[in-house]
Amino acid sequence: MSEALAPLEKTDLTADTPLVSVVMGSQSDWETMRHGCVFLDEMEIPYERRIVSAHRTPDRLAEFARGAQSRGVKVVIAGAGGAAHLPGMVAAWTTLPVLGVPVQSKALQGMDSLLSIVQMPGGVPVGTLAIGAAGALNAGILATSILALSDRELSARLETWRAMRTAAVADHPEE
Ligand code: RP5
Repeated sequence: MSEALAPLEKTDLTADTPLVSVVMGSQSDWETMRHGCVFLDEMEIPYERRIVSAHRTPDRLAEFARGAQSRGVKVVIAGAGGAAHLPGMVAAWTTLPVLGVPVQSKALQGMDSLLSIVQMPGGVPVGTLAIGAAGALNAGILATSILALSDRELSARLETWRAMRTAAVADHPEE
């Protein structure tokens, strides 16, 4: 578990330190995970992105996950493919909310990633999203929703984004 807790304060959207940490098991996951980062950029949320492999860099994983809360991180988004143990291992080290994104694998099209992430034993939760880009985007949106619980400004940004999406839906299909 974390060594020291950051004080429970209102989120500081102008902070230099990240509020969301986006981690992925490999460079090859970036093509998927960037969809969440684009959203965090749009919401102007300070975040960091890192490659942390559960099996190739286990020490980096432990250091990252144990220290995230004391660095002020509020939500972790973790994406991995195949035997996707990264999100679960992060959740084992921290009580921060962990959102898991199953990356689409070549062998099993991401079903392996999905089941690896979603089937956490009771007691160590990983909030699991859809396979691929949609899951990464939704992880970014959910992370924003979590932060918005204690931040009116962020809540307003989220509402504006939703309203724009609603306004963009036509009444009738075009030929
Ligand atoms: C997992 O294995 C990664 O999360 C990635 O989705 C998958 C393939 O990794 P690379 O072979 O591209 O490094 O650890």
